[in-house]
Amino acid sequence: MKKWYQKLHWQILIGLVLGLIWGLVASVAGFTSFTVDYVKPIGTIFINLLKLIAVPLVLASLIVGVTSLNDMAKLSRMGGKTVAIYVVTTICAITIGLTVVNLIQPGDFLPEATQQELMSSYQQNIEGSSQSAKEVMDRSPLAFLVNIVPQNFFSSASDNGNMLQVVFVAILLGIGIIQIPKEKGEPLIAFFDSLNDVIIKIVDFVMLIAPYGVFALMAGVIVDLAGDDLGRALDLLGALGWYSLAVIIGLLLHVLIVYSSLFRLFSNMKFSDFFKAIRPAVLVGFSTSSSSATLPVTMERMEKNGGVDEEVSSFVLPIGATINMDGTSLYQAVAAVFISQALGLDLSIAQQITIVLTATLASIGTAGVPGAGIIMLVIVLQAIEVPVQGIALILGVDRILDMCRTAVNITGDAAVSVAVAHTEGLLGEMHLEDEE
Ligand code: DAS
Repeated sequence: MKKWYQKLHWQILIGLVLGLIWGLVASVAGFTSFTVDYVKPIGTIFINLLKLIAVPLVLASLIVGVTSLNDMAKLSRMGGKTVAIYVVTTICAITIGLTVVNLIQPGDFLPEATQQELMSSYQQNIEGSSQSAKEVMDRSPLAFLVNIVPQNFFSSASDNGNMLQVVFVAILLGIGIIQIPKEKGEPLIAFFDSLNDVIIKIVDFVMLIAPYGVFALMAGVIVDLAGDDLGRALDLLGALGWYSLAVIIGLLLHVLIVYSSLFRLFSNMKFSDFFKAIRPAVLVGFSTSSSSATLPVTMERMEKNGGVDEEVSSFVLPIGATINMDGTSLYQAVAAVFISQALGLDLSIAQQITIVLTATLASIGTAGVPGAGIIMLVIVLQAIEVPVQGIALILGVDRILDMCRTAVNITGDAAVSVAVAHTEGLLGEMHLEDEE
C-alpha cells in the first residue's frame, strides 16, 4: 500500500506548493533569471509532452468510442438515446460554465498591466493568430466549418495543426470503419484500440513527471509574472483562486440542477439514494482523476446497488467514460474564458458559441485519464484564437480541478445509465443496505 506522499496526486499538490514557494522566493531573493533559464524549461517540456500526445490520443480514443457504437448495433436505439442525453447534458454543463465564469470574471482580478505583461510574454506565439483573428472577423460565417475539414490529415496533425480537424478525421474514420464489412473493419478497430491503450500508458508516463512539471510551471509563472514585483504574483494567485471557485461552483450547479432534473424527467429514483449508490465510485474518481480507472467501480455500483440492468450499464458506462465528460466540458469552457480574460482579450458572442461547440467536441475526445482534459483544452483555445501558452497559467491548479471534474464526469455517466435503464424498463430495485 503506497504511503500518502507516494500517491501521484499528493506529489503533484506538493509540486504545486513548492513551485509557488520557489517562484515567490525567487522573486524576492532575485534569482529569477536562474529560474527562467533552468527551471521554467522543465515546465515547457511538460506542456510540450501533453501537446505531443493530444493528436494520437484524440484519434485513437474517438475512433474507439465511435466504432464501439457499431459493435452494439442491436442496441442502436439505446445508443441514440444515450448519445443524445450525453450531448444535451454536456451542452448544459458548458452553458453553466460560461454563465458562471462571465458572472465572476476571474481573469479581471488581474490588473490590466499584468494582463498586458502576460499577453506580451506570449506575443511571439500569437503573431499569427492575432493576424488570423483579424482574418476571422473578415471571413464568411461558415469559415469555421470550412476550417474543420483538412485538406491533408498529416498537416492537421502537425504541431501547429488544428485539433478540431483531427477530431473531424477521427469521427469520419470511425464512421467509415462502421460502414465496411465487420471482419474487414476489425483489424483497424483492434489497431486503434491498442493505440488508445498505448497512448493512455504514455499519458501515465507523462503524468509521472507531472509533479516536476507543475513545480517548474508554477515557479515559471510566478517569476514571469512577479519579475521583481511580488505584488503581481499575489494578483495571479488571487485570480487563480477565483478561477478555481468558478469551476467548482459551476460543477456543483451542474450536478444539482441538471442531474436532479434528469431524475425527475426520466426516473423515479431519489437523488439522495443515487448518491449513496454511486459515492464510492465518485470518491475513487476524485482520488484517481481517471474515469477509465474508475469504470469497473462505477459499473459494479450501478449494477449491484443502483438497480441498473447489466445490458444497459455495460453499454452506457464504457461509452460514457470515453465520450461523456460533463465536468471536463464545463471546466474547459471556464478555463478558456479565464485565460482570455487574464490576457485582456474580450470574447465575442460568436467566440463563446464556438466554445460551446469545441468544448463539446473536446470533452468527447478527452480520454478518461488524469490530465486529459487540459490537453484537449488546446482545441478550444485554438478555435477562439487565444494563445495556447495561456495553459501555463492554470496548469498549477489543474490537478485539484481534475479531481473535481472527474468526479462529476463519473456522476454524469451513472446518472445517464439510470435514465436509459428506466426508459428501457431495465431499472430494478436499489440495494443500499450495505451503505447504511
Ligand atoms: N481526468 C479526466 C477523467 O478521467 C477528466 C479530465 O482530465 O478533464 O475524466
